[in-house]
Amino acid sequence: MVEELEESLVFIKPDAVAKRYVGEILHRFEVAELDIVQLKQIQIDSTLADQHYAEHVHKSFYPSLKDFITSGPVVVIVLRGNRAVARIRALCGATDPSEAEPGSIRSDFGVSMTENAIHASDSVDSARREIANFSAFF
Ligand code: FUP
Repeated sequence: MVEELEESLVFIKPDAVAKRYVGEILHRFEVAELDIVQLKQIQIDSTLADQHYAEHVHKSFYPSLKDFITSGPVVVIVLRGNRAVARIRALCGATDPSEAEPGSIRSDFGVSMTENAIHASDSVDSARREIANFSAFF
C-alpha cells in the first residue's frame, strides 16, 4: 500500500489531563508508530475555543462544551504518520464514550459526550485548519 504521510491535531481534554491519563494516551500513539511533531500543555481561551469549534458555536450544546474545554489545561499534540488521521480517529473511538469501541481511548477514559477525553482531527483538511489555529500556542 502507498505510504500516505499525514499530520493530525490531537488534544487531550481537561478531564483526562486532570485524571493523569496523558502518559497512557501518549503511549498508545507511540505504540501505533505515530511521531510527535509538537507537544505542549496549554489553556484554551475563549477565542481559540470559538475558532476550533467554529462549526458548533451556534449549537445548543456549545456553551457547556466551551465551559468544559476552557476549564483547565489541555495537552495539544501534532502527530505524524502513515494514514495518521484515520488511524488516530480509530484509536480514539466514537464521540460518545458509551458507544465507543472497547479498548478505544474514549471507551477507556471518557465519561460523557462532552467529557470524552480527547479530540482528533476528522480529515486532512481539518487537521491543516486546526494546526494553523493552534500554531501560535506552540
Ligand atoms: P468528534 O469529531 O468525534 O470530536 O465529534 P463532533 O465533531 O461531532 O463533536 C465535537 C465535540 O462536541 C465533541 F468533543 C463532543 C462535543 N459534543 C457535545 O459536547 N455534545 C453534543 O451533543 C455533541 C457533541
